[in-house]
Amino acid sequence: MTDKKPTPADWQDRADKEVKGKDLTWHTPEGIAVRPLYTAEDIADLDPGLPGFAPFTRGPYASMYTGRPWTIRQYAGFSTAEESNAFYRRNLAAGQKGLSVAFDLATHRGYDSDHPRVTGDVGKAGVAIDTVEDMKILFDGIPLGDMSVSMTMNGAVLPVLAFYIVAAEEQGVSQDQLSGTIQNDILKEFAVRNTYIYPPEPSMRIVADIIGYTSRHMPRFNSISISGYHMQEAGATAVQELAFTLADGMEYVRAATAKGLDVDAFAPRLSFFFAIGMNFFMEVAKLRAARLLWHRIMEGFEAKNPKSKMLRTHCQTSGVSLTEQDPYNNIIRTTIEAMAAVLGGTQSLHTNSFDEAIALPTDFSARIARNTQLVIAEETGITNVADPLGGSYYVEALTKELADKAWALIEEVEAMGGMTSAVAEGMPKRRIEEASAARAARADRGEDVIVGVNRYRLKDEPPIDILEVDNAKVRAGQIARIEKVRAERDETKARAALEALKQGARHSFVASEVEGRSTETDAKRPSTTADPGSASAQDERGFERTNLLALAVECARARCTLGEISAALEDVFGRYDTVPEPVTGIYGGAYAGDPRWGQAEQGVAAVGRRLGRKPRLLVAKMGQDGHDRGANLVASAFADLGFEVVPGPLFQTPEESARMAVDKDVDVVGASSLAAGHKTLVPELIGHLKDLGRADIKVVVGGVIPSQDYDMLREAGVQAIFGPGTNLVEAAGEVLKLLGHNLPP
Ligand code: SCD
Repeated sequence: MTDKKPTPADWQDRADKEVKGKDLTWHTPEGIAVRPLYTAEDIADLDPGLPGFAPFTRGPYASMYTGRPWTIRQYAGFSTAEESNAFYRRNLAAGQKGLSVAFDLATHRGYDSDHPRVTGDVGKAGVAIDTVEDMKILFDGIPLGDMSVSMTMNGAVLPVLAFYIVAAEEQGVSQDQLSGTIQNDILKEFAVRNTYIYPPEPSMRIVADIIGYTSRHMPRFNSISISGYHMQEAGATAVQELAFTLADGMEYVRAATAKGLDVDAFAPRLSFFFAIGMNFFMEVAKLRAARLLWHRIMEGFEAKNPKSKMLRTHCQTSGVSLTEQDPYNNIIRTTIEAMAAVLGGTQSLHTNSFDEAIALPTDFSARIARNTQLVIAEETGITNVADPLGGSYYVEALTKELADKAWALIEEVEAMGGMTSAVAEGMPKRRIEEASAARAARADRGEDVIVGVNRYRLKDEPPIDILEVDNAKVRAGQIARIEKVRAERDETKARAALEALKQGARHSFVASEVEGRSTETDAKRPSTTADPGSASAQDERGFERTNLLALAVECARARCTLGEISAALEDVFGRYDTVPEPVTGIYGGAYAGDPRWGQAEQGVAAVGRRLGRKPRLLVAKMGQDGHDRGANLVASAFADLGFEVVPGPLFQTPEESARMAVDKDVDVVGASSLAAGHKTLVPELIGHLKDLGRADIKVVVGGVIPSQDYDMLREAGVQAIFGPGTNLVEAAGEVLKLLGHNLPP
């Protein structure tokens, strides 16, 4: 007699006995209850379809990696165009397949390297680009007709893309031959990344003008990279990352169609970008759900071309999952994340270097990161089957659940009037910050294990070799080159081009909608062949006069600088500023009843009694570094503990931060630095505090600070330094110590 086939209920009985009735359900931060077993019953009603066919859940291409592996595309850039060019060429020779340019923060925010606000930022977190001449050097010896180049640029997107087009043109490559991607995703900048320049409305016009221009002149170029990456980095859950990113995509489709563009003329060149963190199956499911939902969304926009409904994405392994402590663990983390991206079906991938929680990658760490992808692509056999996880009970069920939850959040955003309205109301930012505070509390309480940080911590951490950029030297070199370009250009022509750009910017949005109209036929038509008297020639002239990218290209040809182009637009559009509003109650709420929290709260209260008021902390963000996750977390946690927190605006100069500290009579300034500006900015801050007669105000620093810099910062007067992975309650204990109160050990 054969045994009866066991059912899921039989399994449950047996498992219950094994674990003595313990509940094995895992409640994820997304609010998904993951059960310990998935079976055929879970996917009885699901049909994921086939790769290359609608709804593309299993991948955009039929053959997927069996036909062509994903593009190994490492995001890089530092110091000068010369140094970055040499780095790119070494990487391409060693197996990298596509380029992805990281610009410094001065460039992102539309400032030339000689601007006084950016002294600490030039050449630090990316390459400094001020003019076409820099762009030409950046791609020297790299044939732009053959190489697909991605550029992460959102704020100063017009000058940067214009410089790229003109650099290629002067290499002998016409714009219609260019393949690559411009990030051009401003909505997520307002929500999380903060490298915006202009207010939301003109910023959206810039996005739409770029989509209009590329669909007309650059058929191989992806006009946008709609990015969830930075949301996950800021603390978003997978559901939030998915929903807000796709909702951003819907808003861009609306902005472009509002300009008269036919959806199928531009939608095939919309691309996406997601982060891949350590929740392995969740990340696989997220990419599959993203494709499924984008297909649904584009059907809603009545797209006809299947390519318009096919989501293609770049992925990057998670930066926040990297730890400063025991940093070689980061190689393991990145490998696992890269596997999730590949099994989720990404088109292009960046793998982080293990030292990126501390500094810029060295050649050594960059090689390991790149080889991680080469090993997966060429040694594992994973590329021999399209969507090998397709049909997995768990993966299919999770894909469905994630898609349903994200859809509900998209509907919530739509009910608010779409992402522009939701962003204006601060909804995505607030939700992400709440998720971030909850996540930090889970790590600090040890509920989320981080090997080498909150468990299995090493006693001694030998420092690792890091790459240093001599910021002052880079800045001096850039300033010399800007001066040379200005001296050699035709000044009248440059001024006229900037004036025309301003005129175009003033042109009303509605008028440019009509004149900027384009169709797929237009995209293939060389602009010079139009009969000058014909309607299409008039249309063309209208386009050239009002499309901001067309006008920026003229500025680039006339050798206007990035700062000049950005300033011309700023004259018309204004510059956008926001003051952070930290969320409260979430971090503290997660610690309810924890004795460590109670002791810290009592410490704050004791200091308060002595001062006759709550202790005051200014959370300062100096320089052009818009990474505010850490600053927001500190603000939230310290406010929950009873500090009076003064959230400093983004992008302050050291002098402005010092003045604010004095005006608000704070006890401590906590400077948050994630973009390598600390060695210049923090000593300047301390100098200004002294000049203002308030050397007594304590200065502490947190963020991405290599241990090699600790001595220098302490000598400059910094009283405490908090690296990545710092437990915020412990950090509060140290700050209280500086204020004369010791917590019990
Ligand atoms: C691909 N192809 C195939 C195929 N696979 N053809 C046949 N069979 C297959 N199996 C074809 C495609 O159709 C395409 O041709 C060409 O090969 C290239 O494939 P692709 O899928 O388009 O890949 P790629 O060119 O690499 O483009 C991938 C994206 C693109 C679409 C996702 O947008 C991209 O590269 N994005 C990168 C973005 C990036 O680097 N971001 C960095 C962000 P056709 O083109 O002819 O159709 C960094 C950042 O923000 C960091 C954080 C921070 O700074 O804050």
